[in-house]
Amino acid sequence: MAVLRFVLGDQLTPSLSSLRDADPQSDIILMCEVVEETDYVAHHKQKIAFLFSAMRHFASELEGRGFTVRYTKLDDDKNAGSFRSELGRAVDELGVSKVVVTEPGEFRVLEAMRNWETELGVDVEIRDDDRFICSHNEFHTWADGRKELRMEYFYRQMRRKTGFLMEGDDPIGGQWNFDKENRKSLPKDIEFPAPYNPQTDDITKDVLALVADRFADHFGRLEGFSLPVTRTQALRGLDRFIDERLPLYGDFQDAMKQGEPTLFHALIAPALNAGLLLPMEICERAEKAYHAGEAPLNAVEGFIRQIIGWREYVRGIYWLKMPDYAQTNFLNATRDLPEFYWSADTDMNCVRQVVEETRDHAYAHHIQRLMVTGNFALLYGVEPAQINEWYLAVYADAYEWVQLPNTHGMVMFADGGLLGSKPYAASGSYINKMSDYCKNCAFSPSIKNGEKACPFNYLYWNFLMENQAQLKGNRRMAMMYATLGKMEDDKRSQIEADAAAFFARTGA
Ligand code: DLZ
Ligand code: SF4
Repeated sequence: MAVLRFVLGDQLTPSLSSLRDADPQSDIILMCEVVEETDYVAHHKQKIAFLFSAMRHFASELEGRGFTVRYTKLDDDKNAGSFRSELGRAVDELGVSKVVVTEPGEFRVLEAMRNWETELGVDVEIRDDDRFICSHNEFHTWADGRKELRMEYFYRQMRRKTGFLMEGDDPIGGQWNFDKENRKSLPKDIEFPAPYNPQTDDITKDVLALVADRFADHFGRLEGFSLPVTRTQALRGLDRFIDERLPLYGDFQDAMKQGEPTLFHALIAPALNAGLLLPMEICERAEKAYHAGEAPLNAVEGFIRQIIGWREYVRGIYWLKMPDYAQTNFLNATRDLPEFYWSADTDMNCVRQVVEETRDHAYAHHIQRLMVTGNFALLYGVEPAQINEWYLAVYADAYEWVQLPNTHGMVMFADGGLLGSKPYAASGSYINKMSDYCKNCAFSPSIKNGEKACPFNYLYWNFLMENQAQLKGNRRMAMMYATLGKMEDDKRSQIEADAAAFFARTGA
């Protein structure tokens, strides 16, 4: 009897553990587009289009290799609507001896998956996802007994393990991390190389029509869809990045510019997180560019750190700490997510730009996510569950294993400092230094109070006041609290009044 190999939407990798020993003669591969996955959060239209198109292309590639693929499209009459019910239908109709699947990227799916064997009355083998560099066991061993789980130490272990940018036991250049060189602001006349823009073929056109029809009420625009949907396209996009943008990726990593959503960023996360690219091959190409003298060390080290350091680290934290992790709310933040996270209808130019770019591309780069929409949500005191859902829904690269630690931990400090040693709170002057947003804004970053003041300014101090009990003991916040301590009473009252008026205006 056939073995049924169930491949999920973010498992589009031919060497996937569940496919590795598949026999094209006897086995059947199952893939399905299901409403349970499109709607458990209301994903951005482009995210759904990207995944469906990438899934359909992957299925046809497997067929090209001689496999039989049972593929359920969203609008198929018999589509039962969930992973479990589609699997059940396939098991009943095909009479398979066993199901093989690779562990999912989200805890809720793993929980459901563990019940499939009993619920469906068939053997279900769940295999490790070894597309990651660090296994669950290795991360557990690393974390075991440590007081602080800092990324920097984990990263060094991954550098030693992979050998990237190493000279024997030492890091090339004598330092593990060159981030100090990676905070430059953009010169006025700098040009940005255009990223690779793949052609839209018939498969993608079909999917775009389906998504426009079925998900009209979801956030985001479909016009201009240009995400790579095959491995070949993803590799072309990667090569273009390595050749043209990697050399300046480091220097301008933290910069933001109005009307320039890409700058020198890689744009590989949707393809990487769906399995079209693998982490090791990406880093190998970047390292080769360094050794060929085509990209400097600060850029290549910073880039490789994102992949073998941060990405592996957040995955480790997610599986180490779930499900309790998602329930924490260290700062007791309870305000509702303002409506302008969906409409972009706000006078704060930085927020408007980032939300509009997110709506148009299902993408924003790291520093926009952390220091504009993230920083604002932190200062405003948005309830973590609401901002978590927003990030999970709106970005084409977002799955909970990567989104949750980044938002809940890094952005919102809701885990009380497991990921970061202090909250990434900043006033308007940081955004003004790293972007050109402020000069087109109704507010001024140099005004601290009143109608014209940048809301980030008074919300910053208001945040420190509201969270004094939780944060005052944090050594890295000592300077801020010392400044707050010296503040005159009438200044404090003015901050509180400005913040209260702002909360009232924005529906908090
Ligand atoms: C995100 C997503 C969406 C929108 N739709 C599907 C789908 O229809 N079929 C599918 O197999 N996967 C989809 N995904 C990705 C899954 O949500 C993802 O595999 C799980 O969250 C586990 O990471
Ligand atoms: Fe954003 Fe404040 Fe600058 Fe306006 S002034 S763009 S709100 S940081």
